[in-house]
Amino acid sequence: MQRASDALVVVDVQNDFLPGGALAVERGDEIVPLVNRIAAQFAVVVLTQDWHPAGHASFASSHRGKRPFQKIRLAYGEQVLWPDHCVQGSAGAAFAAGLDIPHAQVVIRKGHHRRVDSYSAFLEADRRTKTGLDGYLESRGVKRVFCVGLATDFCVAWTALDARRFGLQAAVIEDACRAIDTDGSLPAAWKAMQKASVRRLSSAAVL
Ligand code: VGL
Ligand code: ZN
Repeated sequence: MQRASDALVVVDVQNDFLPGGALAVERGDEIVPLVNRIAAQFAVVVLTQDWHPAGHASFASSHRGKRPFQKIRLAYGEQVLWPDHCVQGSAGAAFAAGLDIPHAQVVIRKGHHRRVDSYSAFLEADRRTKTGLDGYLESRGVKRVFCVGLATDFCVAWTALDARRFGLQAAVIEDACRAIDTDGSLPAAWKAMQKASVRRLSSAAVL
């Protein structure tokens, strides 16, 4: 059991990020039993859910002539384009069937503004619009955030980095995450997290 001021953030463990899903993360399914075991150690658990409207700006299909994994510039800066994924209410957007965290208390849905993506569970990609998670964690007295889920180099990393921005201690439990790793994104994410003093842990540290 961790401290009362600790929270676990379970990032985007959704069907579309598992093998066979629209934006499958290699071996993403492997983390599910481990995430369940880790979550049992935390009193405060937040789930995040990527939750896009059809025609979302992060979908390659929304931009003529563009393909998934290409980058474009949007109003707020560079955006990687993805296959259509995690469309609101779809089976792909549902949590993985094996995810078993009945005591999780809040679900943060993100990426719901059509023109703005949100990898982070705290701040959307315009770097201005809050999801409300900072206020929720503050209200619950949380000081340390542990992150697990999908994908290490996008939503997990951005969430951990933003936790630091909001004055929280942050850690990523590496073996309870899997990465997309496109165009150097995984080493870049670890570098940014190291610079921001995000701790890189193994699940053994919390089990
Ligand atoms: C994610 C790409 C697009 C993630 C979400 O959960 O890491 N990656 N949307
Ligand atoms: Zn997304």
